[in-house]
Amino acid sequence: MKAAHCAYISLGSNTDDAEQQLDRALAALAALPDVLVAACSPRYRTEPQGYKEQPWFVNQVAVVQCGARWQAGTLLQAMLALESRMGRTRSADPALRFGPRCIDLDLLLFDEQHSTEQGCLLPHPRMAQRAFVLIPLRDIAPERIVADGKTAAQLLAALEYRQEGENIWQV
Ligand code: PH2
Ligand code: MG
Ligand code: MG
Repeated sequence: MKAAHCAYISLGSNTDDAEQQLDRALAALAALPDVLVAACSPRYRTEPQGYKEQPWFVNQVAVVQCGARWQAGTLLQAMLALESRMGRTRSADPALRFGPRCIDLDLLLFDEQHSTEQGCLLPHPRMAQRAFVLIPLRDIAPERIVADGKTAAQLLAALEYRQEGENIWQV
């Protein structure tokens, strides 16, 4: 496969078998045609951000190379289809919408693209505020400009969070 595009994907799960869910999601991403999972960050245990009444998450970031047949929109559609296949359901009830999920795949970056298209915003609009995204991103892409002309480390410097080994706290 000739790599035409490079995407960064955030993975998260907070069910009992979160580690296995991330394993399954990575295998399913790698099984997409002309998609190579080039690198994965370490996994972190992270305090739920936003809606608090739920278990801690396991979060990770993967770098994916894809062939010319892929675009940001088609990759995102494939990620959402994969979430559904893995049993993710969506609800209008906020307690459920932001509550526990077996798998969440978010497209963080697709090449250097900026997109304001509803449903496919790039870079991912909330990543600059999320230590659970920026810490694993810094691990695998320390030099990459992520948002606002800044690297993940520079964005992290503006956030309040605490990290001890694989544990990340952020309110
Ligand atoms: N995902 C959210 C909301 N809050 N908190 C953590 N720690 N990890 C997540 O993946 C996460 C979250 C919405 O997708
Ligand atoms: Mg998410
Ligand atoms: Mg999502």
